[in-house]
Amino acid sequence: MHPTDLPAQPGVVRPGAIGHSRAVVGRNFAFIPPEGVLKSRLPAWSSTTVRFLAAPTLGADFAQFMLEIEPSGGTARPICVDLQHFFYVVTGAVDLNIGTDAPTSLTEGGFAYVPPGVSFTMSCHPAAPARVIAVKKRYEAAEGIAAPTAIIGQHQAMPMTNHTGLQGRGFKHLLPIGDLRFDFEMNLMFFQPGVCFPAVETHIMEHGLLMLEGQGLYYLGNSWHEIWVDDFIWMGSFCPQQFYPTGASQSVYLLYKNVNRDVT
Ligand code: UGY
Ligand code: MN
Repeated sequence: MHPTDLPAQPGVVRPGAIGHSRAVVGRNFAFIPPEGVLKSRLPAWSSTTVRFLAAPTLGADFAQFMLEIEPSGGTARPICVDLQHFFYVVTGAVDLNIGTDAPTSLTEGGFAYVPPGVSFTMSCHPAAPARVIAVKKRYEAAEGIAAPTAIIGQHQAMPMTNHTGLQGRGFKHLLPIGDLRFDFEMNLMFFQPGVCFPAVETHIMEHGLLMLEGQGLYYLGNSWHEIWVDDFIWMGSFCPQQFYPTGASQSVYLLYKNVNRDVT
């Protein structure tokens, strides 16, 4: 159950409800714990709740949102917009149809890329609800390069790589790395406790981060933030960033990153 849906207990105010929160919205980053992210509905989705986590109103150049789909709920009609979509199934299972392709069943850890201008439908399996994190981004075309085609997969089938050589780190690149057709990456980042980046990063790329497993401390701008599962971070361009995983087991997050395009 999402924290905002917890039943109120008479006479009890939940700790942190009055004025104490881990939420921070700065000029070029936002730390967003789930308990404050209120829900809405979308006309093109039935039996589905949406919680927006990043949007142009925040300063982001993309949108990221959590879809909470009831059993048998999903798109009310095929959705076709001039934007790219990326989906990752956090819990539950859905059937996804891209264009005229046959439907594919995606279970926990399943993901899909839908190119701009291509239609899709999604429906939750009847047995249980699903939570699907989504990214929506305007496609930045590059001269002489064709737009990407659709991708569907399960992260369990993707290879774990580590280009850093640092022990205790791992990467699963859900979209092809270095493929100039794509203007963003979606990466699963794995960290053993205590293993951080070699330096504080300060780069032009934006990030949308959803914490999937473990816990730690996140450095944003010039302050540290305690992070747990289901927390979301938007990192704007040139936001100084570092992750220090704590806890006894691995930490994993899903990371959006815009890449492969020049500055205009
Ligand atoms: O690839 C990245 O930019 C990544 N190391 N950043 C991050 O996890 N905040
Ligand atoms: Mn980074």
